[in-house]
Amino acid sequence: VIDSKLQYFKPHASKIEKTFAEEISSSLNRESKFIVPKFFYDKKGSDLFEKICTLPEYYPTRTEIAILKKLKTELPSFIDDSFRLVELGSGASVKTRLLLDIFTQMQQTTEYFPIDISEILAESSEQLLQDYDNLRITGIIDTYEGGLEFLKNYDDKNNLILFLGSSFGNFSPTDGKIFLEKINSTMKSGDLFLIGLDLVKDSQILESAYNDKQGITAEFNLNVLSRINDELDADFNLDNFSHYSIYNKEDQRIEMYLKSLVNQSVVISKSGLLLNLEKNELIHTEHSHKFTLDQIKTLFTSTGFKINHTWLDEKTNFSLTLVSK
Ligand code: AVI
Repeated sequence: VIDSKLQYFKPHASKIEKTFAEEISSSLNRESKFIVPKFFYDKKGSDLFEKICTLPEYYPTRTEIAILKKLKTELPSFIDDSFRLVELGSGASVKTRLLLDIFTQMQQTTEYFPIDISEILAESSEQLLQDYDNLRITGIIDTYEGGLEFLKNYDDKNNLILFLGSSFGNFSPTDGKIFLEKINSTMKSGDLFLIGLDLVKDSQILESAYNDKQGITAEFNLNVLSRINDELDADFNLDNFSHYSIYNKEDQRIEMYLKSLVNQSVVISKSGLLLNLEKNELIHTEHSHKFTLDQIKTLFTSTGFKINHTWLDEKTNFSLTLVSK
């Protein structure tokens, strides 16, 4: 506890997780190779992602912000003084602030609970406290699931849980359903869940959003190899790889890969791995699923939710959906 306006909890600090070295060892030591997208986000990767969010081709961030601005007049009819704001992923960003603006204007004191696996939430929380007088922050350093379990100890208020930025699209359909069921099981009746989901659209718009002209998305994708070099004592030569992304229409998802440009061998010392790659072989790094409005309805009704409202932008590029139990 730092002061009365700000406290942190780390409920599952001792839980043993598979290490980076072990995960890389098992995901690259197989025929269809992959690196899970959570490893994109070291300091450099997080900075590159911030840059992606401002690119002209990357419409999701600015579109979601435009929709959130509309919520200023419309969200107050769904919430009252009894609600606190809970965010999956820590935010000091424009998006969190748009919601905090609504809450702090409606309430005498607003409680904000960011849940994030990284201690980075400390930095953003202190900045928010400087900017909002009537804000109290309880930072929960944990996985989303662990944080939501911990939140059950605070049943004095209703929660509006935020999951913005279309991060849900990075789950596989099976994991996404499990995630929604978990959220549903931790919610009380009266709690609300607000989620950003990217929508199916023209392939060209999607492909240029994930293959921008300045090459920032390529840098973001390739950076995971630099991270493996630095942290796992590996010798990836980044010049021997290229960024490759394509929209898979049938599965409604952007697929992102690193393509090996030559036959090559790479040593990853801390994973105890000698990796042999053939020319044109792909390492899968990310899926980003896109949804239709009908699929959004089915997704929530099949996981036990009731849809309260869906907000869209004028071009129907992106959606924000508010659901309850
Ligand atoms: C974090 N996530 C929602 C982004 C997306 O659009 O799927 C990650 C990203 N990958 C490439 N560009 C952005």
